[in-house]
Amino acid sequence: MTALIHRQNECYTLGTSVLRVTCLICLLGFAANCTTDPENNPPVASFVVNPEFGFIDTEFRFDASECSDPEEDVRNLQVRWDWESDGEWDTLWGNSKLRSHCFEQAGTYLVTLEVRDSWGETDSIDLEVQVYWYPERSTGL
Ligand SMILES: [Ca+2]
Ligand SMILES: [Ca+2]
Repeated sequence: MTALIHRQNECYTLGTSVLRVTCLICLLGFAANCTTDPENNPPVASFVVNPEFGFIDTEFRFDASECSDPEEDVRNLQVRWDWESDGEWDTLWGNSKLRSHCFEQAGTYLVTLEVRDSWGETDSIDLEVQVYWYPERSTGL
């Protein structure tokens, strides 16, 4: 007997039968994805940021083009971003893998990317971004 533990959008598979399980995540809008295809494997999240550190008005460019999935082309994968890993997603799901973002406060930010395949399977990854205030300028009195 094979039992896959329910993670985020997944449902249980027991042997060859799929159990539709009512769970909070499914109730929150993933019900359409609440089936398990035994042929499906989760995607793999990956992204790069350029630059890796900058200032408060630096436009950081995030590129999730390296996300992958054993069954699907990266173009079919959807991604969303949480710019400070506070658990609140800051973008909607979208197919575009390129995003720009500026940070208004200096600090160290942990940016989270989540990727989702057509079956609703997900993966996520974090990267740190350093944001500095501009160096003190001489007031030239
Ligand atoms: Ca897949
Ligand atoms: Ca957020």
